[in-house]
Amino acid sequence: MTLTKAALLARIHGAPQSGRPMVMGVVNVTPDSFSDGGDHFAAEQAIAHSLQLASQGADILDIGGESTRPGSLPVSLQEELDRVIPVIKGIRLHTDCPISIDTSKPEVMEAAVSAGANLINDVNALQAPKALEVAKACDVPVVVMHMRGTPETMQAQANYDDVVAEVMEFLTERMLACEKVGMDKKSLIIDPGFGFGKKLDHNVALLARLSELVQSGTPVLAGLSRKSMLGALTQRESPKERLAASLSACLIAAQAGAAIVRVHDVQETCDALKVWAAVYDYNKN
Ligand code: 9MG
Repeated sequence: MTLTKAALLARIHGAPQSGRPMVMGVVNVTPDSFSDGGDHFAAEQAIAHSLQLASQGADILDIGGESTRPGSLPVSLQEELDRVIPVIKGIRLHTDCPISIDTSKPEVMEAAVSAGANLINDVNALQAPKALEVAKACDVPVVVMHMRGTPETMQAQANYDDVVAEVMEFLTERMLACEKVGMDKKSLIIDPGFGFGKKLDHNVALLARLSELVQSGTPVLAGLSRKSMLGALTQRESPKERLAASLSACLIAAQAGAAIVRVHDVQETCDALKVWAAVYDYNKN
């Protein structure tokens, strides 16, 4: 039996106090992520990868069919549906692990939730036409993330006076928009959107002051894994060389009270969080 919405939300809201953020494993169903040996083969590989992440301790599997990397181009609705729906259906045959759909398209949100997804992760914060209404009808928790522009254009708009205040202002406005269509505030998760239209100093400020977002009372998701800010801080060009930096950033986010961390390296993250949680528990008791 998959988790009910209420049970999933209880886990998300309780995560910081329980001594460990939930671990969301990244599953990119994009051509550069899995073999191009045919659509079916790519889906099979993505399903196998998802099951491996679940067995390594992922609490949520985040399935995405459109790259959100800086400079990436959008894909068509049909292409995105063809990539993610078979993967969600395939995962559901094997595990009850909560699934989140990483999309900004309302049609994909709807189809993914019908196929078994339990959560919507929208880097565009439900700003697409009809996205708010569709997300409300889907009746699942939603991650609203801060981004400037689109993945194609965002780095040109990375200018802020006080990045933390401006990100929080945007997220507050999006939460109000959600409430206006009748969504329960308790079903929302906020995300500062590390790397999305931000320069290195903006990303560092957001990580250093993440607890200010946590203090808003809405659960916070932190997605730092393998990001270019970590490459810049460590001079690691290849994302796969950024494991140590990703683990450090994850622990800083945990310490700040993040409810969910979105990561590629699930097993290593779970190990790092176990050490952090032991000390957290010791200090709590
Ligand atoms: C899809 N995606 C890529 N990076 C992300 C991040 O930092 N947060 C969320 N919510 N989604 C992301």
